[in-house]
Amino acid sequence: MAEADMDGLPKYNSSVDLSFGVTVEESTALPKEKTVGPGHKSGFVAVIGKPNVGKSTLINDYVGAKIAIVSDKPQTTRRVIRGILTRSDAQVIFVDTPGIHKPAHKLGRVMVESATRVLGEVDVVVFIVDGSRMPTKDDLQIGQLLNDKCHVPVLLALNKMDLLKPIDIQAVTEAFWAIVKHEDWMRISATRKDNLDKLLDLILVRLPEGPELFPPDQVTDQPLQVIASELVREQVLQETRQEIPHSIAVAIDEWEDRRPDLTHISATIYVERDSQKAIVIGARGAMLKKIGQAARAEIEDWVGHQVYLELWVKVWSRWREQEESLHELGYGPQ
Ligand SMILES: Nc1nc2c(ncn2[C@@H]2O[C@H](COP(=O)(O)OP(=O)(O)OP(=O)(O)O)[C@@H](O)[C@H]2O)c(=O)[nH]1
Ligand SMILES: [Mg+2]
Repeated sequence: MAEADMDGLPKYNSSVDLSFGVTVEESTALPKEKTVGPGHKSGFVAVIGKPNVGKSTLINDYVGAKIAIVSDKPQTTRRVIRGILTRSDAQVIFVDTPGIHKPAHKLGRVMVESATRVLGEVDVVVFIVDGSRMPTKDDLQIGQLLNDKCHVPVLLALNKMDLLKPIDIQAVTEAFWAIVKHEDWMRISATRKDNLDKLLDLILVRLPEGPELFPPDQVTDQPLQVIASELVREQVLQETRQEIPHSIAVAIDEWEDRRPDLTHISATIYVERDSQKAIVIGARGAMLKKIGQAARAEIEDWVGHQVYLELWVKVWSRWREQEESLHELGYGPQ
């Protein structure tokens, strides 16, 4: 049995196939109910909104770990991810979702469907918007979706307040109030961590009483291998522009604990065209080296020891359009 797991994260048998046919459900330890004192609360909180508004940043803040990658490119989050905050009085399971948008390919459709499905599986919804500017058509459509389909309390979080000009405060706030039926609202800044405690209080009063659903030291339901592949993808997002960030997928091909203090990981970065492959590799491999070094350091933080990371770049034409490739890359319906 591999010992390269974080506290609370599922242990992986290094002899199993790690090529992303493994689903989150199959590879995650089943939630264990734990008895806690009277008045203890627990429940699921979906964070919903259009791409790039700060959903993942907010959840990472609450959980205190980078369980979801973040970038300045829209559509960074592609799967539903759970991030767990455990306190003595409550366990809040935040559900990060792909940004809801008008999809241009099959991957986008799967992403939007998975985000929408979450609405029926949670106790509270946080509708997060970029509150530094007026609502866009996409915000209006998500507001409408929530008004029509959501049967649990909705909290409106006006994020990026650090960017809001004082002169715009009233107009922006009222414009967002009008687009969604909400029980309460809060202006926040996820990057500056402003008002996050106040938003959490609004969430906690709406959660049902219940026991801990996950072990208290578990911060996410994702297997370590998925986190590692995402950390590689995050570095590619950071280093590339235009269409490339959207054309990238990362698969872990091998994960071997060669010593108790050394894990060997081999991963493939898939792109859709030869020209993209050349950019990701860079002149004499310089770009790939940079991506690898940065990702390795982040993965080492998660596994708690030395990692040897081997990266390959391969072309997989139109992988975003085909059911088989989406499934193989772990983007099948959730
Ligand atoms: N100025 C400012 N930037 C923020 C704030 N919150 C998030 N951001 C930035 O907004 C960008 C998008 O953040 P993410 O957390 O990846 O957004 P997301 O909603 O998860 O995006 P998708 O996964 O693409 O749907 C990143 O560059 C963040 O640093 C904030 O409060 N203020
Ligand atoms: Mg995200």
